Amino acid sequence: MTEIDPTTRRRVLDALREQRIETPSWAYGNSGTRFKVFAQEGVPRDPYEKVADAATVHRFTGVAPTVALHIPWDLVDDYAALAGYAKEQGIELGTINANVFQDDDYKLGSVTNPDPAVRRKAIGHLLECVDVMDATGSRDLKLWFSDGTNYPGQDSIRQRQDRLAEALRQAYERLTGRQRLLLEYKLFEPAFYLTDVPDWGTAYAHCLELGERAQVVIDTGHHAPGTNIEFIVAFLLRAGKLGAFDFNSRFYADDDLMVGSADPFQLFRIMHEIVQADALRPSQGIAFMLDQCHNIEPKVQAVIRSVLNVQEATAKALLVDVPALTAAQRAGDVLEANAVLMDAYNTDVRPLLRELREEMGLDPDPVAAYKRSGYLERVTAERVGGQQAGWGA
Ligand code: PSV
Ligand code: MN
Ligand code: MN
Repeated sequence: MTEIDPTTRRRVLDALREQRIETPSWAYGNSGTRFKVFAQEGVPRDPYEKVADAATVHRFTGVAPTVALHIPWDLVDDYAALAGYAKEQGIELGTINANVFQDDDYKLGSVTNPDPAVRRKAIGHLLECVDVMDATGSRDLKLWFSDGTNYPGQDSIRQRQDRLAEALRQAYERLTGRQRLLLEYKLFEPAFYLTDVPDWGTAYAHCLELGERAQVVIDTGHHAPGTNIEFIVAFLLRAGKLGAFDFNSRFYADDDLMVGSADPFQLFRIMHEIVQADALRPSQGIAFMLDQCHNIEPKVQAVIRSVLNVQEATAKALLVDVPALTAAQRAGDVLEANAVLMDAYNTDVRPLLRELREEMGLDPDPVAAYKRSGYLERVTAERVGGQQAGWGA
């Protein structure tokens, strides 16, 4: 692609202006690997300060107006008050993430545990998360289960599926209005022999059984190396069952690094499927979230960088010359079809994104503007004794 013609330019700018990316509260706290969490200065001490950091990301990027909460990592007495504070800061509270993986009772699983008392406790937590959604006005309940077994014979694979289905049904039935249940899958870890929701097929089958308001979450870090994630995106979009993304980047496993850092081309291929299905607009109901941990890099800046990475991949996907691609595909012209896609991917979209930000009244370089703003220095002085995010310790 040589020059972007004015009509395409306008179309792409308008689509990018509407894009929404949700950031995770836990990305702002101290988090990292199970070997060491390197504590940073100025990190939030409570959910309010996490909201303030998320609002800062939105102030500089203009496209990150919601923050996801993780319960009980983000425990407060009054969620409506937290939602009010978020609003004052210029953002809203987004997805509510349940946490049934950090209690001693869950050693043998949460909702699939062989002990009915533990299952009741886990289901109780899921229902409490819907209470939180009622208070915050959040649309989505995101469920990830660490449930699984380490040894063959440890438990009945089939009965665990029955228990899972029952728990999901109870959570689903508790939803009201526009609320949705989003089911996340993960190949392995912390269980090493069997995971109860290991892949998109399992998540999809359970969501189908539940009904229309149950959809699948694709966490980009939760697949075997070499998995064609864009195929999963296309399949679930076609089936109307793609609810959300947890974006991040991986080399080896669930690395939770900055989205688009290791493989920006994969992110482009994913966004290409989204754009082709006309699923980018928020009204289409796909939640584009980040799920990241920043152990060695400054956190707010890393989240800003991640948002920009998603924007860059999206801009490239929006630049694909669809008529030329379709013509080449129909003609069976393999090389031309591939060249059309690569042309879009190889376009330097940074000038276009600078233009977008200027149109939106933002600084064209959000990272530089953030660094100049003195925000980090201010919160470092104000916040003494920052919080552990809860994950990866
Ligand atoms: C699990 O690895 C996961 O991806 C789930 O989304 C959790 O809620 C999140 O990580 C916590 O970091
Ligand atoms: Mn995730
Ligand atoms: Mn993960």
